[in-house]
Amino acid sequence: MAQEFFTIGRHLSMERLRFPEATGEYTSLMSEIVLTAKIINREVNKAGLLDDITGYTGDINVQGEEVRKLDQYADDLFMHILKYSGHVCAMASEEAEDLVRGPTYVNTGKYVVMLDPLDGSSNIDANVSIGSIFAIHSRVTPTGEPGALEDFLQPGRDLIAAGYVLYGSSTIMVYTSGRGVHGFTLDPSAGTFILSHPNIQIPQECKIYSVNESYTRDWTEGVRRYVERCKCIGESDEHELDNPMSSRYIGSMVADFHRNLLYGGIFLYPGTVKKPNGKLRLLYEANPMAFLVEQAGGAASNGEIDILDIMPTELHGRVPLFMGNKDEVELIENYIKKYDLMEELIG
Ligand code: AHM
Ligand code: MG
Repeated sequence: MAQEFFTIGRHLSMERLRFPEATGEYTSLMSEIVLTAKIINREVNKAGLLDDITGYTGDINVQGEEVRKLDQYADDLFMHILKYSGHVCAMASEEAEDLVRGPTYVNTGKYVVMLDPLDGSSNIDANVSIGSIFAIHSRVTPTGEPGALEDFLQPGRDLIAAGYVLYGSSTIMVYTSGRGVHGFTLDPSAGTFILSHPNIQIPQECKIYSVNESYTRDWTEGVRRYVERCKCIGESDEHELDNPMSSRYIGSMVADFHRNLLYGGIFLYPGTVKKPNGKLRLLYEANPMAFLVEQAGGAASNGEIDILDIMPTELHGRVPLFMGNKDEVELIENYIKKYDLMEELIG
């Protein structure tokens, strides 16, 4: 019974009590993110009913991708709400070329926020699950000033919070502030997120692999051999499985990640020979998910090092991404080392 009424607001307030010196700014910022998620959820649920929600805006974003109307809506809403919160000094979004600051009277807050306002948006018009992803750093530039690029160029390990909202069969918000991973399901009638998944830990057994297999011919040998092992085909080695893992790929990272987090699995978006850094972005997609999965007992890697140890050099940099069960992430690193990096060294 108690858990039914354990709202995200209460959870955030209790977290705050752990830090007597806290000013409440972080709690307020998180509350603004929760509010934004609820409004986006309302709009996502109307997709198909109103013409001005589905389809494209006609613009191309900084990633070179066509912008969907809901992408634009979610981005504008996050920017608008957070900009005037007074708690951020700047924001960066997958949709915007440069960092975004509010007017001078509200752009000196303690935090910077990185956003993928609507991930997996190519799925919107087909009613497939999509998500919003956020990550928060404390600023490193002096307080009282507007935020700067260097506030964003910090390793993921220094994040103070990250999370996502999955607009799925129900809407769930999953976040960590470095003390466990907690999931809150939206109760639409109460209009609030209720704690439904406290202290999520990824199961020990890795049952699922998630990758877009249409790119197989462009994979490096290490990735190809690892995926063959997941399917129990190809050359056998000491890591051979008794039974194949299940293959599940929605093409919406938040949904693929969430399922693997609950059921046990590994998600792969490798680099290819043509695109060595893959598709997913370090600041908006890889870092927040890596922070979450590590807190849940898993791991995330670019194939060589932990995602969270990468020092970003630009806002929109991409990175190969392997995340999920720790043993499996270590194993794919070994395959990459053995078949790709050694090959490169030997020439
Ligand atoms: P987006 O941020 O433009 O929506 O792109 C990211 C999405 C991820 O959700 C998903 O994992 C990936 O793109 C799917 O890409 P692909 O179609 O190449 O498999
Ligand atoms: Mg995305």
